[in-house]
Amino acid sequence: MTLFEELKWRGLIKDMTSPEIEKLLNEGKVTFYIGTDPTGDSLHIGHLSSFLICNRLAKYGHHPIILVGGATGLIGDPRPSKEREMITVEKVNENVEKLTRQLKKTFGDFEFVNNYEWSKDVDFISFLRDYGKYFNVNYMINKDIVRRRLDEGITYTEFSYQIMQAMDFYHLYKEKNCVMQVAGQDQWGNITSGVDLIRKKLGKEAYAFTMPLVTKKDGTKFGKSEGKAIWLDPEQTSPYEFYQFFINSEDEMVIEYLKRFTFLERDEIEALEKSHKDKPELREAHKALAFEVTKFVHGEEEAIKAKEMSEDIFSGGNANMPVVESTLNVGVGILEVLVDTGFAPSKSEARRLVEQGGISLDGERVTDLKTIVDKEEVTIQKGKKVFKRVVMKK
Ligand code: 629
Repeated sequence: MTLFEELKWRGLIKDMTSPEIEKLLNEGKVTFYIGTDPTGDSLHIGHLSSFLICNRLAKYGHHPIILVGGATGLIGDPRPSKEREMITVEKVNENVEKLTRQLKKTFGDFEFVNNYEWSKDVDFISFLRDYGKYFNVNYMINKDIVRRRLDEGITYTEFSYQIMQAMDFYHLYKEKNCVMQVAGQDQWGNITSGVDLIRKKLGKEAYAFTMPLVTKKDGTKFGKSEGKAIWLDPEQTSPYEFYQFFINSEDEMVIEYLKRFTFLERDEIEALEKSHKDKPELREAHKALAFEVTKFVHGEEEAIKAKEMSEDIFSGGNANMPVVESTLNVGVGILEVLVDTGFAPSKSEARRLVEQGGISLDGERVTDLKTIVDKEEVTIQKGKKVFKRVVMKK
């Protein structure tokens, strides 16, 4: 199987600017880039599915560049619904730092760039003369994302976003011989703006392809649990919750997720597919998915812990794990909750349990006596064997 065939088989090709991309990927050594804006302080699993393309292509000798958008993050990529809130410069800088660290840790020490470096010195007159002149407003308005905003309205600021992303591709093409941009399918308008700008300014052909959005079986966006995003930051989504999220994947989708989120090879995934069909009760495909993705993001040790936690609960009878309704509201301290739900007879006993390291919340050991229970539902574990599913009052 060639690299391109593998990408197709994994469901990673949505649209391409040219059929030549197949040959380029199979035969050449390509410098390509993929970007993200510092709108938050952590990536989520939507980003994970996209950024893995760096590792997949690097394995074949291609050269990835990861762009963190210190400049574009200050402007805001238009969303279909409505204008974004502006983020402060301080916050954007802080997010650039955090995301760069997280990207390096998760995907590897690839080449990193920040578009603030080449965007900050372009003065307004040069911007209009050197770039604006290559963009027909008609063409800009016809980009899907802009058209969808015409009723609601779009500011000049967000309208200009596509030019900034095009300038990045142009810059990287010229300075680093970066001939390809890769992104999720929502980025098609922005990446084709870049290909067109390079053609107009340099008379050269650049390339881009998009990857399909990962969805649930009903076609809606994948990656949320009870309305909350699944983050790569273990402080925001614990490795146990992360593992749980994947192990609870829909049966109809698990094979697709194995292809998109893991590095397991075709024969391994096909064996899991067979097991999933013949012996679904073993849940081998789900377990492999949860373990592999948790291992990639949080490391092997955390993956093993999450797996053991999950199996402990399961052998204790996940289905009949007792559910306790707390009389307390979300947002109270752990000690109160332990007393309220019958884990401890008194607050001093609850304190002792926590101090001895005997209490875990969703698989994370509680070390701080002041920990707040901030979720409506949480699994509390005492020692090795006692589990309760606790439902807080709303
Ligand atoms: C300047 C900025 C560039 C190139 C890219 C960018 C960021 C881009 C964007 N990307 C999304 C993000 O930041 O908004 N305009 O969250 C996100 N991306 C990964 C995938 C995506 C996309 O980081 O491309 O499709 C999600 O899977 O939404 O020169």
